[in-house]
Amino acid sequence: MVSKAKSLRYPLIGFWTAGNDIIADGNWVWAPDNEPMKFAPWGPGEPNEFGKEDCAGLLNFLDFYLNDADCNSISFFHM
Ligand SMILES: [Ca+2]
Ligand SMILES: [Ca+2]
Repeated sequence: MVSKAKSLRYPLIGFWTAGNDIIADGNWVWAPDNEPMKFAPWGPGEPNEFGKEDCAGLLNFLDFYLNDADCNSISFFHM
């Protein structure tokens, strides 16, 4: 709900990275080589697997730190 409130004040802008944990939740890797994400700058409390979040994006309301989000979210741009 916090992110919802913030997205009303500011347009939700996000960019997908190649990071994902599609293969195994919590096991974050970079596509396409599935190289482990060792130095991922996650936002506070992220990744939180809210519902089903398997793709790592950069969000404006997290000062462009990483957040895990629904891979099918249409409010994200592809880098
Ligand atoms: Ca996940
Ligand atoms: Ca998240």
